[in-house]
Amino acid sequence: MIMMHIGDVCDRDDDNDGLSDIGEVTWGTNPFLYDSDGDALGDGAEVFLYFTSPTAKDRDTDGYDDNVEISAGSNPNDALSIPGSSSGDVNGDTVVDVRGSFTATANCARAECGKRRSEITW
Ligand SMILES: [Ca+2]
Ligand SMILES: [Ca+2]
Ligand SMILES: [Ca+2]
Ligand SMILES: [Ca+2]
Repeated sequence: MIMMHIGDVCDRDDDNDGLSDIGEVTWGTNPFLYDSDGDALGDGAEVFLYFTSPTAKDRDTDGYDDNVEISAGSNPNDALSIPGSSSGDVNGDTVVDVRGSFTATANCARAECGKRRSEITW
């Protein structure tokens, strides 16, 4: 097993952001900076909690920074989900739009399945 240390050899997470020094190298983030992309979300939180990019303020490039989207309740990984569109329902028909994790053959027990296919954004 190859051991790798950055900075303080006794501290595997020098900036205490929850992402290990090795993880920071993997993700291309700064192992000495709690929030590498400056969007007010710690690197560890972005990787493990929000699944956003620790190296991009606006993961889905919809013009709203990740922290803004999380605060507003919109999906920071979905450009169609922006602050103001309540809980991922962009067109306001009370059906939560599904993107990314939804596949044609899986999850057909989901509430979306009985809805119009056009409701499902890809
Ligand atoms: Ca770290
Ligand atoms: Ca960040
Ligand atoms: Ca980010
Ligand atoms: Ca965004």
